[in-house]
Amino acid sequence: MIHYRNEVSKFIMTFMRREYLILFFAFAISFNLALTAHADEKMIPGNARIEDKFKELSEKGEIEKEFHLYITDGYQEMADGEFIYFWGYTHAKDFAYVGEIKTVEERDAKLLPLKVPGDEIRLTSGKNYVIALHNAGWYETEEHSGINHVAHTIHFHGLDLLPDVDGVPNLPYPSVFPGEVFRYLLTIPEDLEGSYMGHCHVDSTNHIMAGMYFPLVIEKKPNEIYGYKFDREYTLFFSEVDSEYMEMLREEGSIRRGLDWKSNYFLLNGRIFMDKLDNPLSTINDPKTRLVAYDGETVLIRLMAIGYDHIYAWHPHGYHGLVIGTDGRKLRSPYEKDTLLIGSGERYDILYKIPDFSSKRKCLSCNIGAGISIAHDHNLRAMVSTGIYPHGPLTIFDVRPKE
Ligand SMILES: [Cu+2]
Repeated sequence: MIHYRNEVSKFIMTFMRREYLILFFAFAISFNLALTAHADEKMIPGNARIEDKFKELSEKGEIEKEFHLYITDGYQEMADGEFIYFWGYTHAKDFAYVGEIKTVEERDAKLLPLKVPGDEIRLTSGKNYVIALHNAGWYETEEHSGINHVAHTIHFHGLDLLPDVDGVPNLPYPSVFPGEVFRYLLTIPEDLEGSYMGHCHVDSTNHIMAGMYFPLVIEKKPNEIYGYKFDREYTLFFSEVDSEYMEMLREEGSIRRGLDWKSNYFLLNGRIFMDKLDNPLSTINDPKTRLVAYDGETVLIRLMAIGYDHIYAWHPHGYHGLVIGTDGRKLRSPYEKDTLLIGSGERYDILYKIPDFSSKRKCLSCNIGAGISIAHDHNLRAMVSTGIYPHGPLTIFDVRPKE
């Protein structure tokens, strides 16, 4: 085991670019892997040297997990009853390989419904992973638009990648058309952790704003980040969309109208808040977005944002948070904030300490967090999706007594 680790370390050093370099390896399907086969799909071959190393790791059983992401288009219902056309990343249960997807019927039978943002991918420091990108096809577009015949990639934002696997098209590998697959091997350095994201890097303004993004988390140990312990965590992903531009993209496919984008929905984990409190599609009825916590706990919030031109201003009413990290790095000097600006591509890791017995107190505005308190984007343009307040990125801290 020690000998093997030394070999891996040498290999990592060979490819290292700065101290935090992540290694991403693309590889061809010609290997007789213990992993899933892709007989029907056209594999886009990657760097041969990297493929050889992958084969070795695979034979040693050193691949921790293989994630299969499928890209497609579809409609997502908002809490106000509108259906918005999106592009995005989806997957089958447990990110399993379910073969090539050739029809909309196959897609709907085998894959989870399209969600924006895509579901989180969570990796552990020091392990090897594969992420396979499959193009499952575009099905909602007008055929004459041509937009269903474009290709896509994954750019792993914040991971300081080799160009071979950085997701920028043709630098040097092509992006993924329908019926094709490109696979990446990720060797996560043991000293890397934090909050990142993945997004497409083809025609980035159109593709990212269309919904092609998802959170990516790297952890050394569960319930710990940068040496701080926490009891529970939430990822809050801000984004925005112009539903009318998206319809134009679907019908006409014009990619030269990028300056026409005018967001009319501002989202938190893909949802808006509705003042009808039992609306099942509202932010506060999503277990990933409603911030439930118990007396005495420490809660980690991973803030992330994708935007066209909106800068989000995260503002919980009941708490100052301790900002301990940003963009995948520990802050040497953590600082307290109750209003934190976050722009497109940024991530912040913030700890919230829920005081003991807070839920027995009655004050909602004295920084003790009793009961329910709201948290929202304080850049108020976003609080009026389609012009209506308070249909924006708003959620609640729901603090409960310990049982
Ligand atoms: Cu794309």
